[in-house]
Amino acid sequence: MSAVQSISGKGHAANAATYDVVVVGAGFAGMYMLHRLRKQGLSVRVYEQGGDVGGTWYWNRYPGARCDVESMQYSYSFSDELQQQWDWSERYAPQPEILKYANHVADRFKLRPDIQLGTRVDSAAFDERAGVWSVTTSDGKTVTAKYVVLATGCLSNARMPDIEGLSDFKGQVYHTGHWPHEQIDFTGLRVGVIGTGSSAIQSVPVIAEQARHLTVFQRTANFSIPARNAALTPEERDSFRSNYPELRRIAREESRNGIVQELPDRGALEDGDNVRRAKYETRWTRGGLTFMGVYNNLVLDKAANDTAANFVRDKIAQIVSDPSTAKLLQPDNHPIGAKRICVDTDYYATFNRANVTLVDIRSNPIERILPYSVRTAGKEGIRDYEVDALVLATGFDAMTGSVAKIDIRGRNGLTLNAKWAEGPRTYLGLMSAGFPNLFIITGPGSPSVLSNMIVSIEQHVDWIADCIATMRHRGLDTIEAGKDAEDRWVAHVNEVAQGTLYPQANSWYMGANIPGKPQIFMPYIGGVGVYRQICNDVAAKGYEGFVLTGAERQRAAS
Ligand code: N01
Repeated sequence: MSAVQSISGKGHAANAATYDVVVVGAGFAGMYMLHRLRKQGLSVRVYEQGGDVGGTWYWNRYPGARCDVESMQYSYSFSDELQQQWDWSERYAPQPEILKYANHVADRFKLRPDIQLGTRVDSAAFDERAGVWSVTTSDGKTVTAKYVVLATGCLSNARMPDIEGLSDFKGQVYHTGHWPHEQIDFTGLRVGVIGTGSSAIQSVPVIAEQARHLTVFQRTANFSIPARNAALTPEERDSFRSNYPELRRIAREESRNGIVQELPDRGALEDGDNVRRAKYETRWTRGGLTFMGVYNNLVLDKAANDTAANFVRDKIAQIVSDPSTAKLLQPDNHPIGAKRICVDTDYYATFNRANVTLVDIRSNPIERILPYSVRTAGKEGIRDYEVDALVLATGFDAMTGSVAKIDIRGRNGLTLNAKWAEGPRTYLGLMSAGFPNLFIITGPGSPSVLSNMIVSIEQHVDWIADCIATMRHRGLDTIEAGKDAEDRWVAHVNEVAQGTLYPQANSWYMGANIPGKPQIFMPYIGGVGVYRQICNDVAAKGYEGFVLTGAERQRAAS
């Protein structure tokens, strides 16, 4: 029986289309959620504000965009046929290929009929009497659904910086997180890039090859490890494919971050200088995010962390020819890994090019944007850098930004924004007390952005789909986070974070990049394996910590 029948029996607005589940977003989370729920016979409507599926990979089309997790691992595991048949071309797939994969999944699993593109969800209000959510969309329609799943993505709310005069600029302005669909050609132009996070670190080397001159405005230097990207050989692909069941199991159950890698058995200070340097050198040569996995205490112990940070600082000094530029590029205000480590192709070497200038806007902040230049003012007095185009690589209102854009009202008209005014509060990152039947995929309070996102997405989708199946089977009406369980979980997430070096960086993990945003460490650092076990145990104990309502009709009837 579909929920169209079960809900309409409660006398809700007869003219509103009714679904069992409304899913917000058609990125990797929303697409798999749709697939799982449909398999359970549920009616599902997915709304996606973008013009096509793919989420973050639909929006982030900037030059050089590619994944920083190896594609053989950054891919769905739910369909063995899919993982056996899809050919990734490179170790780290470029954005167009990942988007092609997302489209392939949408077509292969016939998802499109249930996805409404180009449609933003504006509000969702819980109707206590009817026990359903009323969801309004940007096309002026209202639908109802028993469950709402927010698959809105953690890094999908691009943040425009508050720089005076930006609107007076006469050239083109691009944001890496909202890049145009047409090819942008910077040939012959003087380009300014503001920001030096992952997006800038990937795009700077590519833009430098096209632009007449590139000026990079850096406020905070970041640690970056070479990707060592290369074409995947058939042997490499086969080696993954023939071991997929075990590799995927390790990623889900045993790893901390959803990536299969050798697990370190010792701390950095247990090795002598030469051995330690040799180990860092091996990982540096291998490339990628797993650099931080050399030792087991790099994000726990500052002295251990310094050994890795110094190694990377030395590398920067070796690569960059001009000593003062090298010095500026050496991060000096946060432990390595306490901000998301970047993965690059030739980033530091790009500053050896004659057409690239690095400007330190920590000592000489941007005062304003003028029609044809960027003006800095500080130690070095006033300087104007002439530019024809500006690239804002200024990041996102991460984890909560895209949820906050929706007017979500739970019990007693409480808005989620009001409840989260002092920082997001969830139980397991999955639900928030006072908002029944509203699930969040990879929300704050779960490993989420600290992990291989697809591993975490699949775990949440499976948990939510199983939960909804249980609810239906037991004839229950609502599930929501219990207030006490939520308080304990928020305290636990915080406690785990405080035991690490992460809070020592002003990162978007902390909300520190958004003026006025409460500074709370948002993701759960306990590790994906540990976290999965906690979620499974909670479910096995009848959803311990959640409040379930509704008569157990099915059981009573039998
Ligand atoms: O954004 P960021 P991002 N004036 O927030 C600067 C994922 N990602 O888009 O640090 C001047 O990291 C800001 O300076 P500061 C990945 O998880 C993944 O690069 O605040 N500068 C910083 O340098 C990543 O962590 C992939 O001092 C301003 C930069 O802008 C996350 O997305 C690729 C400013 C923002 O860096 C975000 O990365 C790309 C201002 N007003 C991204 N405001 C892959 O998988 C901000 N900045 C490969």
